[in-house]
Amino acid sequence: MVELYIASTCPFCIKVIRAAEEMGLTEGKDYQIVDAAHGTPGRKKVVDTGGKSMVPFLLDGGSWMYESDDIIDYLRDKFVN
Ligand SMILES: N[C@@H](CCC(=O)N[C@@H](CS)C(=O)NCC(=O)O)C(=O)O
Repeated sequence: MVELYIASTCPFCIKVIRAAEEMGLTEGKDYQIVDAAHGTPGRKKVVDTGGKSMVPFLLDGGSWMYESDDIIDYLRDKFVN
């Protein structure tokens, strides 16, 4: 499943989640939210995978990306288009 790594205070993360909701995607079915606040295992996964300590971060199998606009486009291409 698509994993979306976020921090609850991050406005870019909130933007992605709102876009996913507007696409009609369901958290827990279409994508999984992972807490990536500083100091969490989620943040370590983000850094270990992508090399940067930044959220939002999307991981889908071997694909990963950091940019919120890229993430929104990816979700739209995968689930809507
Ligand atoms: N260009 C990125 C910016 C993302 C960004 O600036 N995220 C902040 C949190 S809102 C971040 O990860 N800062 C570093 C950190 O929290 O360690 C996007 O649009 O997704």
